[in-house]
Amino acid sequence: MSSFLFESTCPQNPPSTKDFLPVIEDVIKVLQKEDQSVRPKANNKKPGGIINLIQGIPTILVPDLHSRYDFLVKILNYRPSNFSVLELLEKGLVNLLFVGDGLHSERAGLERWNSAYDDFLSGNFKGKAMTEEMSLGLNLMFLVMKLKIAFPRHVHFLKGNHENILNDDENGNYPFRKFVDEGQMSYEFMKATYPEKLIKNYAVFENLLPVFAVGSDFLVSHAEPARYFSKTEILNCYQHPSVITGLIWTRNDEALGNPAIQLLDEYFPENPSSLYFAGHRPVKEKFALREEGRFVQIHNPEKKQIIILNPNDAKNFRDGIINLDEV
Ligand SMILES: [Mn+2]
Repeated sequence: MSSFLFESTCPQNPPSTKDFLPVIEDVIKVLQKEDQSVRPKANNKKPGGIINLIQGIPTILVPDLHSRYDFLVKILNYRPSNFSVLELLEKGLVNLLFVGDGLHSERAGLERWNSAYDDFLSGNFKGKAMTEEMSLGLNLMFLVMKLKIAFPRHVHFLKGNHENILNDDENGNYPFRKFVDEGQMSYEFMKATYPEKLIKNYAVFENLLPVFAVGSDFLVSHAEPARYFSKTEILNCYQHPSVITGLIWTRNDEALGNPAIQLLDEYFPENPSSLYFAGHRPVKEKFALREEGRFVQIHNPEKKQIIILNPNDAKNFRDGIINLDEV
């Protein structure tokens, strides 16, 4: 049995300030003091943008979660072997890498968003629908934070474009809206629910997240790189917000040339079958390929799908795709 406890169904309410604030403060400390072999520092001695995944063990790649609390529960309980993913984390036998975007339900939550928007327009920032939406998203991120605190060298959450609780345009962020006014509605919900200190700290957490991960023969970021970025640029991304934007916001066909291939050639010059993985843009099947097959998009919002990458075996990623609704 695992000593790490979590609720198997999403609580009906967002985490209380009393529970949430100390965990946010703890995860900030963990992110500020990561093992430097895993997370080298930037020039200004702050955490750099790059994660070097621990070698010799499999990496579980998790696409955009978007408030799917049940998806994260399924991942932790899934048993790739005799052990569950949670037990493998406790034994240090697996890396768990999230590509970012924890908040904001996608199409599956459309009806709820529409209902929450009606409330929002009449000045009710925490009605039933919005409370349900934020309960899913915030309890999900609460659990991600607790995982990061418990397994700091093996759990990594890359920053996505939805890690922007203030809905601002600082630090490479841009306000977000898709179906309704999700970004602003979330910020108003936060202000109506939590003290300013908690919201500020939540933003600090978001702006400490790494943006790029390096595995044995693969690279990962939230979105396709918009152009080639040097190691120095990525390491120091928090001093160069356009680098963050360029790794979390890129739409299909927006990248200049084949930046994923250029980056793979730099990190794995001897390995023409190395691959670059990202979420962000939805795919219709299990995955979609761009950049001559070297850039793999893995986010299908309709599926609870993870990819288990064995060391030095990215080229066989198709064998590691697991739909958790089918196991
Ligand atoms: Mn995204």
